[in-house]
Amino acid sequence: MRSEELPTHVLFMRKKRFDAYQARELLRTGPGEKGLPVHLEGEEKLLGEKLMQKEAFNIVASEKISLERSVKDVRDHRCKDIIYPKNLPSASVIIIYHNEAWTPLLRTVHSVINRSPPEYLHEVILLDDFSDRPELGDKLRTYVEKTWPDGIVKMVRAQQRSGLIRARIEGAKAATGDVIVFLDSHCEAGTQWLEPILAHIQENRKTVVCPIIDAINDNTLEYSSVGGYNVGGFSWSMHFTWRDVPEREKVHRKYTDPISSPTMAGGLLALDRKFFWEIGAYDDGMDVWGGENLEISFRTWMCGGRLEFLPCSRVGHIFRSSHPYTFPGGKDTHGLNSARVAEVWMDDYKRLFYMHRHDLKNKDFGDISARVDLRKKLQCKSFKWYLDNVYPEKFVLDEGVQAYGIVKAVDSSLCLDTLSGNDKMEYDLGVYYYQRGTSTNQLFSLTQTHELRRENLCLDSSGDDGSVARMTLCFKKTPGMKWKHDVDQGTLIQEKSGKCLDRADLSSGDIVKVKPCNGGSSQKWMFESVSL
Ligand code: LR7
Ligand code: MN
Repeated sequence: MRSEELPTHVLFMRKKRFDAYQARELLRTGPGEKGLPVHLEGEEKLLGEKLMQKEAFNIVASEKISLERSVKDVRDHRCKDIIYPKNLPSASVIIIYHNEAWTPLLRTVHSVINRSPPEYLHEVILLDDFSDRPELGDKLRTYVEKTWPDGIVKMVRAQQRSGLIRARIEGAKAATGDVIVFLDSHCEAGTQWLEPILAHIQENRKTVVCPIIDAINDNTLEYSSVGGYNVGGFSWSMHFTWRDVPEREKVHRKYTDPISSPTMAGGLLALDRKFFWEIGAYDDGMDVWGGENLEISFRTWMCGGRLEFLPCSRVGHIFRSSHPYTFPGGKDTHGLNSARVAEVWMDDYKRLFYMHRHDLKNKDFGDISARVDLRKKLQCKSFKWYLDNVYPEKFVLDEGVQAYGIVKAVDSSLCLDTLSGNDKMEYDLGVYYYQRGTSTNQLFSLTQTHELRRENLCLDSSGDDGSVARMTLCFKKTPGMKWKHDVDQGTLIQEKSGKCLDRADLSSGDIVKVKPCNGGSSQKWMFESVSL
């Protein structure tokens, strides 16, 4: 039922509830109110730490905080002056969960209901992906029926563990609002979070929008603003990354304008419900977790939609460092799901994914024919079009470079190696035994502009005798980032200092050094291209 069709007394009751919360929100007191942190002591601190291993967040701290806590309004002041249209579309908020802990799950629901104007909040769908925690059964149903007797919260249970991707599809099937909004089950919606989403989708129904994701600390539950905002990128191993807003986007825009992004993080997004189905929902061949965020991002852009972040809509999310649920069969679902994305959407660029994931080359990732057909039916553009037009800054490791591959010492089996520093924003470069192109850690590009580069990181060094060489963000463009590979001599010379990359006296696993060039074999390196 649309909100305008709701019996007057139901809408009246919802409005009363909303107004009552709004009126007392700023007056609330207690642990964690206004999004402040909760610091535990003594026994409780120990218990919280112990349970952290199971829950992947501090459940003891969370239980101290009201399910209806207030959070500070972290929006930029310019957002507060915006007046949104009155006739916005209605929203179905879909929260999927598998064995989520009680407090974060219900805090998500309360925050949505308390901070979404009832005339726009059509329903909240709680999609239980076959949880087996006892309290998520009858106890939850009773709580929901008692707390929201007007039926605004609908509970749907999957008949088997379906994984988050198929769970979202089921949630969308159950939804009847104009717009669907997906949220993870450990979020807190911020002040006026919904209006910018609905207003923007009303303006362009082919836009997929994401709120800015604020951080809820996994230990103290502090809600804190991420401050400025970034846009989404990806690594060739198909992980989501944050990146600075490119200069081309910074010009001609007001702070409050939506900002287009090549990719999304995945958990918090909204789009027109009919458009969701038109553009192919999600890939139902994907299991448990991972990859669907890049899939929907590529697909949206390539098939005629847009993806935008909204600076004035903010939702907090508990960032957990592990998964508090199982992966049935111990499968690497992120890898297999990503292989599906690469095969369906990335054309020849899938080579770059497989360069990082040799292990997945002949793995069975299931049937992708329906998705290939979808791409044809929607007449989607090529991945090259996406790179050229949506993500022109994306560095393609083996295109337009002087060399790409393994950097091997000429007279030993040592190669330049990240020593697994890959995930870090900065790390010292080392050497490790030759891995025959099977280790991502040993792949480097030498660019036309003389950087020794991996994705967004470039080699730099102070250039002092014996100094280390560090992989650091390329956009800093420091003078130390230029390196010349003398193909005849084999030397890798830092242009700034004239010194050479040296492996003398190093063993596998050691950090490489910069030394005065001496013509010795410990300073000779060759690029070996990797075969795919
Ligand atoms: O089998 C499952 N069934 C589920 O219903 C596994 C998970 N889930 C639920 C789970 O209870 C949760 O509500 O799915 C939701 C997401 O799972 P998380 O919270 O463990 O995922 P995440 O936050 O670690 O991972 C991010 O990437 C995922 C890739 O598949 C999803 O897109 C997540 O939604 C996404 N989360 C975010 O984008 C939040 C912001 C993170 C950033 C930056
Ligand atoms: Mn999450």
